[in-house]
Amino acid sequence: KKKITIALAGNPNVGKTTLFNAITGARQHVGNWPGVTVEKKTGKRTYKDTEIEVVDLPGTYSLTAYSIDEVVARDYVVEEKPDVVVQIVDATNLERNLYLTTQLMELGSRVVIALNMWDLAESRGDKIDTRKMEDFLEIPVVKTVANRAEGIDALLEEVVREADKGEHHEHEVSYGDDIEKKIIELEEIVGKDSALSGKYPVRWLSVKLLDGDENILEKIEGSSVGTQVNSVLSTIEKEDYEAAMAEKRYEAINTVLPQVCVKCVKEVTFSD
Ligand code: GDP
Ligand code: K
Ligand code: MG
Repeated sequence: KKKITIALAGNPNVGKTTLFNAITGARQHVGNWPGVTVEKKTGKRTYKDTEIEVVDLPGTYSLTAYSIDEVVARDYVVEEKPDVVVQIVDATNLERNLYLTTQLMELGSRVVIALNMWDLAESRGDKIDTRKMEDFLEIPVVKTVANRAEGIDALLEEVVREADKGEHHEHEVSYGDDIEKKIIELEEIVGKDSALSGKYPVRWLSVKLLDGDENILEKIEGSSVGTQVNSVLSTIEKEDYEAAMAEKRYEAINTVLPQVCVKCVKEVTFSD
């Protein structure tokens, strides 16, 4: 029997737990992530001839080290390298959810999107073209209604197919000339530290450094290239870069969205 590991990622309240339960049924184990008091749930499911280990990641909006949940989620993805990351996307809140997708792309994960809450999107009249979504993102998209266990087999079918592909795709956000220049500068430096570059994608490290990611900055402090990295970072306004990079990610999403969702209800955002 073939064995694969998949991780479930997603914003809070998108139906992650419901989908996890629908996939694994009673075969669950609840513990803690090592070293922190964040709950870790794992479960098993056999689909056709594949035994699937399912790991539920903490709900996150981003994969920058803004919270312990985000560090737990991305450390797992980078260090344990699950065969596939299933991102559960709330179909009624595409813009915000796809931000996390851009982050998973940057990590180089092999992603499958479970387009959940499909029933709600349909009933309010949204017309989401999942084919186009797949083309633009270069990620398979499967419609699901987790609380009715709809779309689970189709999702697992896609997951198993993707796991067979091995290497991840190279799709990523481009940040424009100025930022890309800094990314390249940092890549050249960080690439020289084999301990870091052996463990993390070099472009991702560089992007996170420009994002002002404390967790990555700490790793750099202790590395052989710390001084060189800091001298590059001292030439920029970190807050400006972080904001500009977030804007570029949303820009990338918003060039895709109008073509993917031609009749989507304008999102009503309540303060949160
Ligand atoms: P999590 O925070 O991502 O783990 O989200 P939960 O699994 O706790 O789900 C949040 C709420 O959404 C619960 O009330 C679920 O029953 C509901 N829910 C989950 N998936 C769907 C879906 O596809 N359609 C609808 N209508 N409700 C869903
Ligand atoms: K929310
Ligand atoms: Mg949950």
